[in-house]
Amino acid sequence: MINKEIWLDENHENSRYGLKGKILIKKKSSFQDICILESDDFGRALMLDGCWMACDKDEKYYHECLVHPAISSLNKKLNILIIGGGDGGTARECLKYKSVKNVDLVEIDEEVINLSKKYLPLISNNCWNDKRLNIYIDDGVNWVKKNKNNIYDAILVDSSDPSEYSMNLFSEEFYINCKKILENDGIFATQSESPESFKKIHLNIIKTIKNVFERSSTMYGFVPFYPSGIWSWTFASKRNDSEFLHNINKEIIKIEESCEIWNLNYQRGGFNMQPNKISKQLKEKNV
Ligand code: SPD
Repeated sequence: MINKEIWLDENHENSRYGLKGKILIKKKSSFQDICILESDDFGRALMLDGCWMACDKDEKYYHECLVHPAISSLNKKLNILIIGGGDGGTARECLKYKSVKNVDLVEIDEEVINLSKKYLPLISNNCWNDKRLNIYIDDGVNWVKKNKNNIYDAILVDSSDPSEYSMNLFSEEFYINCKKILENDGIFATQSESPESFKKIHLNIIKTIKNVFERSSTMYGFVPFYPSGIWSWTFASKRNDSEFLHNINKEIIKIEESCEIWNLNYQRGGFNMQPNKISKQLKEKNV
């Protein structure tokens, strides 16, 4: 059968975000529908349960902004936890640092990893063969509940949008357990959805994290093929001093050179471009 070009859309409320291309694989795992499309302009693209996750052309807008504000603000041998991130993009960015000694990647859906290994080599850049990476097929919510106190220097939550399987990754209990297993000077980071297309959950994430951690701050940026194109990442720490998110890692210059999107100026801008309507709503009492 000839694999014809089709339009594949993420339907989000009353808008559609689509790519034109050929389906490489379409499968139902125990958790979700997985589809990988090959498109002319955006390269290969991963869709889970009808939502775009990553594509060759745009994924760096997302992964570089989740990883580098956190890791560049730590300067020692690092033990990192990634929750989700089965396409390998977040692990790839972490493993650029020589100071990263260990990465535990906890992904609930083994099929996402298997298909990403096979069909999305540009996203993982073969991070799967790096000896510092340990993969665990488990629910991130249980992982943070059962782990020992103060063991990770950074926790990076690379989740999909809230759904039946992922909604607990947005709960107060989950953030409390992440705080528990985070080193005292560690950094917690999570993708925090869009202030436009996921405004309610975006506000909730920021407020809940603020209640749990001593310090927190949200960076805004772009992921052109996600609903609305504007996205956010929220960072938090147990520490209550002015050193929060200072870029002190000695490898920063090398990392900046390796990045397509992130650099220190981009980061500074991102932490200073909260839409005013969001700032106003965060000041209101009952959002
Ligand atoms: N609306 C899409 C949100 C998905 C965020 N996670 C993407 C996973 C890429 N590693």
